[in-house]
Amino acid sequence: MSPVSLLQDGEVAVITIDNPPVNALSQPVRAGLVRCIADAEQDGQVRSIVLMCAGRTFIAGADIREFDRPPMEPHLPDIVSRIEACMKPVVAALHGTAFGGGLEVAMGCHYRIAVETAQVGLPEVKLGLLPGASGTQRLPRLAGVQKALEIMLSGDPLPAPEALASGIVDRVVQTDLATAAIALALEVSGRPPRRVRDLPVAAVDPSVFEQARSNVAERARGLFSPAKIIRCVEMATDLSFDAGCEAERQLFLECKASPQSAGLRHAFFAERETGKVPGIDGDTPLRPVNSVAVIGAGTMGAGIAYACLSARLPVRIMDNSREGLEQGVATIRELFDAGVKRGKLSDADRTAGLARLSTGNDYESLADTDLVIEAAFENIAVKKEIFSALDRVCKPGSILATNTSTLDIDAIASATNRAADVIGLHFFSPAHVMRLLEIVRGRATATDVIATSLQFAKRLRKIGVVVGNGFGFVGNRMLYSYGRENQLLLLEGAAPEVIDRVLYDWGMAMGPNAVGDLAGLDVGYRIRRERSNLPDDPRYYRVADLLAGMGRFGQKTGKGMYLYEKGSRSGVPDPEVQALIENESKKLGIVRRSIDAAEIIDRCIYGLVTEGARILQDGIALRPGDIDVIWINGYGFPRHRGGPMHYADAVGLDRVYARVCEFRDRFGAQYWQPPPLLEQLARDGGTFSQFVASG
Ligand code: 3H9
Repeated sequence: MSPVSLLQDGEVAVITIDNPPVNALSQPVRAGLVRCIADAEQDGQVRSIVLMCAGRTFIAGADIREFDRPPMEPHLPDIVSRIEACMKPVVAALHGTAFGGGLEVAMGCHYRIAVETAQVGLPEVKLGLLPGASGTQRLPRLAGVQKALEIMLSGDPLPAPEALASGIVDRVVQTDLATAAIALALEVSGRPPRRVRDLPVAAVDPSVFEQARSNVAERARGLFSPAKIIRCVEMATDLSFDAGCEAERQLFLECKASPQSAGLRHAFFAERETGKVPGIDGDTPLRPVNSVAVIGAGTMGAGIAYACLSARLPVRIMDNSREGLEQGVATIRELFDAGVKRGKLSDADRTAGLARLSTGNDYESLADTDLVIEAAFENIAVKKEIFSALDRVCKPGSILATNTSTLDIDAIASATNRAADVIGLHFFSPAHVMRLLEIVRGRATATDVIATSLQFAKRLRKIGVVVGNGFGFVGNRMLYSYGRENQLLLLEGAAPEVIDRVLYDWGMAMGPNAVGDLAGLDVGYRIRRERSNLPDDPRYYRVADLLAGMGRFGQKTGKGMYLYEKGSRSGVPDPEVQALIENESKKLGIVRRSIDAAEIIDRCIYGLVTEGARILQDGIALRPGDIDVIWINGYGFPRHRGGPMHYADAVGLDRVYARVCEFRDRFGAQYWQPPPLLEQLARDGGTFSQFVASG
């Protein structure tokens, strides 16, 4: 059965698309649209047409999954033109999210009506694309060049009332969209179709484009599609509508074929896959989470508490030190204040949020709490003590979570008599900003506890990724390999600012040395001192350990790998650190050399890839895509490169394997012995994306 149907309502023909979940424009939808428009046009009784969608949303865009397959007719640009060419007025009735190709179809219609809650947008840039079905030519005609650039370069949605004010929709209604759309269709029937293509593009100062280009160069950092979007809009001002559409099509196809778009599309689907965990489905029972307690009011605890308060949960925060607790509450207050200052929150939100916060230091008060998140000092004895107290007081069924970043969940659970209720909820700093939540399942963690944690992540607007229990889980375990190579490169001759610049230019949100200073060099130092399984290698994190030992913790002490002027967050190279590094190289007998950018990138990134392969072999991650999501959302890996595992697939595992073997031969097998999974896939011409966990 076709996902597109036509129903006649007197003089109005109603075309309905029903293609769950989001009414994407897959081939049968496109074919159905062509057929229904032709039928309605030919029907002598029909005077006007409504185009609407069943389910939760108007068309949310082209079917992104089709982009990996050869294009199939009819093509979307032709359909938009066909709708616009229709001799009878067509009214698009928008609800939910009219995104991408969906908005392009709506702009091909002659009128647009939306419910107040609808959103419109052209998010193609987030997929490394540009609107490829005449959106770059129509939007400037409706909303003006400046607004069109803003919408397409940000990819962010516009609420219906704003779309009305910008001229993108003609009418916004509060209720019963179908009735209002039919009424509008009756009102305009008999009028000649009003075509967006015939509208002029309002003249603009050409400096608008120069400004847009310079903003993109600064913010979009090497992304391929934003500059092309600007070019398309510029062409809308210079060329005829048809010539503009033709040029847009070429540039769209270039974007679609680019590795950046492949990486971004992979990230889009990988993020949606993370919710799919074997053994958990819609039937898995969920535990109620209506109250949260956070133990430990440090930066992490306060950030977690704020994230929960922002999700409208009541939170009790505890700390065994009175000053610590006061400081934690002050931090939460500052976060609310900052939200108000940035216009993200109203005064009323702040007051209500703070009213949901309570404090204490008595475990008994946690008896009825649904979810307790421990965010105390990273020390197994401290954590065990807390969990044993929680086990004593919490009601049966409370979820007992630890925010540990490296410690063994099973060891922590062993301090309780309810290991099934214990789970790791690993937040990333700053906890209220970072979207990642590693959900660490212990040996005994109950399925409903995992399912509830995934739902809790969603409630906090985070991406929950379920991982296994093993040192550092996924993210931090890989970070050790990445950081190790950074530290070795320092001793071998690359300056901290050179490594940082190379990796930043490659796309990382920050270089590893700047990250170390931001997170605090003392943090890793303390964790390494707790570890009993460090490699037997005097070079291992030597520079970081020495700096931390000197009290150079990074930004918070004004000195770390870099020097910081009072109040400044950007460090400058410190000759003292350079001298220290050179001295250490000498002591260790390392001959310093000049190291090129390719080596810096390959050693750091393939350090990640090889550890990622081991993590897959060990069953700590379910899918390579989960690893990618973790690194994109927790560690600033460039989204357009799709995450480390996708990146390796894109390079070609045979090439990655060859380079790893080269590193093994040059630097030794201790760190560079290729993991069997990489070796096997490289030999078989395979990719990580084909990996399926053996369970
Ligand atoms: C485009 O239009 C190009 C044109 O300019 C030119 C063409 C020539 N295709 O996010 P959710 C799936 S580019 C295929 O969890 P929500 C998604 O994978 C496109 N599948 O729901 C998931 O599947 P599953 C421009 C899609 O309510 C399910 O739908 N448009 C697509 O949180 C539910 O998704 C966009 O970029 C798609 N286009 O959010 C919009 N969209 O259940 C992309 C979703 O198997 N989509 N799926 O995991 C979104 O932003 C959100 O999905 C949306 C709903 C806001 C719509």
